[in-house]
Amino acid sequence: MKLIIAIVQDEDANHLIGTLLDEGFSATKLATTGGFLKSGNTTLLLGVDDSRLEEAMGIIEKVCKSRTQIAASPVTMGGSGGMYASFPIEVTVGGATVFVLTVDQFVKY
Ligand code: 2BA
Repeated sequence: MKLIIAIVQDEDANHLIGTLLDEGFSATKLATTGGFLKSGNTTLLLGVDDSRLEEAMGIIEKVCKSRTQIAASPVTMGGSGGMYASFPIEVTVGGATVFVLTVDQFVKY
């Protein structure tokens, strides 16, 4: 068995969960925050049999779209008189950041 940890954009989360459940997968949804943009994203936990790993990965790849976002740069520019200002930058986010871990044991009590 594998544990898929998929970090996706909030805009894709409900469509992705719906598609996964329709196909017989189980999922847990966590509300998370990206460290760089400091804006909300969604992390899904999926326990899947090895035989269905590629299928689950294919659904994630198909549903999750990459998008550009404007963010305030964490780097500040020094100004006169000790004034500092961040500046907007464009970043491409997603489709999905996915980790796949091998599960030693899976138990439901
Ligand atoms: P955030 O950390 O908010 O990052 C959002 C997007 O900002 C990233 O998209 C990337 O395009 C950009 N970005 C991140 N760090 C950057 C930096 N130091 N300089 C310039 N641009 C930077 P994605 O790569 O698609 O990542 C989307 C979200 O996935 C991330 O949100 C974070 O929550 C998670 N993530 C990505 N890589 C990760 C990793 N290695 N470990 C844990 N979480 C990760």
